[in-house]
Amino acid sequence: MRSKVLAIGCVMTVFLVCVSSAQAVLITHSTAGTLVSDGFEGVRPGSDPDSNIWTTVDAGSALVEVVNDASPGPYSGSQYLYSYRGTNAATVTANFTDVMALGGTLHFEAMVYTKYEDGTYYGKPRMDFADVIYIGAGLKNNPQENIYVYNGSAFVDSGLDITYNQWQKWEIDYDIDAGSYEITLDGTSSGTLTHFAGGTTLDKMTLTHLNNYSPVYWDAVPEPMTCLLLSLGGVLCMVRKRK
Ligand SMILES: [Ca+2]
Ligand SMILES: [Ca+2]
Repeated sequence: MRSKVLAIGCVMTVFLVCVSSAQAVLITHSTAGTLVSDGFEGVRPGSDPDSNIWTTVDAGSALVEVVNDASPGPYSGSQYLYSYRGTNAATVTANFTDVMALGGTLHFEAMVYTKYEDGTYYGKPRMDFADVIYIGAGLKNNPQENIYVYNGSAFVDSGLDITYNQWQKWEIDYDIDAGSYEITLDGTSSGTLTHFAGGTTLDKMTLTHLNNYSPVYWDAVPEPMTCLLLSLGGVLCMVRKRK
């Protein structure tokens, strides 16, 4: 009887953890904690991402919407963000409390699928902490896979290259105190970068494109803490059952 109660408890714990991970974290700060969650899972497919988190601009032929399309398919959960620039700007911007004065470190992470097809349509993802850091891929000759960073007057090569047509994990770690940052792509680091756009506030992030006709998909990285809790829960359940 006791083991049955324990088993039910274990199942419920796992269920609760799964539910809490429906919105994965995209941006965290070392002392302020979570700044931005993805907001892709809780809305109807075909609509904009959670408007409590994101402001969407997709006028004209530009299109931003949450999709559940089978191709390329979500990286996590059941939905993800599709963003297409068309001939007009397509942007999604998340605002958060200014952390520049707090110092410390800022961490961004997301899965990005940069599409390239038929030699015609090539994605050019861009991730901006306006007006502090501007990062984009594919700026020069098309299709060009380099990741570029803006130094206040021009985009310069970060030394990292993206790969088309696959999900890649992008991370940006900004050391506010040192005034430098690092981009990590699928675990490969750019090394320390000190290219700034010159801003004095750090209170928003925009996902957008470097150029026209750019299909890009975005999704959240599954939260490591959730995986840890799940495996920890599983181990504890097994230990209790054996007793
Ligand atoms: Ca839209
Ligand atoms: Ca998702």
